Amino acid sequence: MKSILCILLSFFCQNLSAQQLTINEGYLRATPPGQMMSSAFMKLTNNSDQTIIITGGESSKVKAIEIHNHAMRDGMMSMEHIPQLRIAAGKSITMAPGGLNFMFIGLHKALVAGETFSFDLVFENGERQSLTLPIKSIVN
Ligand SMILES: [Cu+2]
Repeated sequence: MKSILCILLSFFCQNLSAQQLTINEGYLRATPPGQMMSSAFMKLTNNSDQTIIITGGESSKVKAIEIHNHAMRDGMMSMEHIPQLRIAAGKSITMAPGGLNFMFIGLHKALVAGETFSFDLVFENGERQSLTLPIKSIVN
C-alpha cells in the first residue's frame, strides 16, 4: 500500500512540476518561401521556487530546436547559440524578434500561417513540456 502511494505521489509531483513553467503569447513565424528555418517567440514564467533551466527543444518535424540570441551588430544580424536558458524562481523571460528565440533548423515541412506546431521544451533535468503554438506571418 505504501509503495502504491509513493508511485501515485511521484506521478502527481511530476505533473505538478511541468506546470510550474507557464507559456504565454507564444507563436512561431511562418517560413518564407524556400526557407526551412523558423523562430518561436513566447513569454516564459517560472511559478516555482527553483530556477528552471531549458536546454532546447525537440520535435520529429525538425532537425534541431536551439535557443538563440539574435542581435544587430554593425548593421548585420548576428546569432548566438545559448546552451542553457535559466529562468530564476518567480521570474519571467520574454523571447521576442530581435532577441532571444527558439530557432528551428531544418524543418521537414513549411510552416503555414493559421496552422499550429507542436514541440517539446527540454529541461536540464531531462523533463519535457509539450507546447502547441500558432503559426503567424511576420514581415521584417
Ligand atoms: Cu538563430
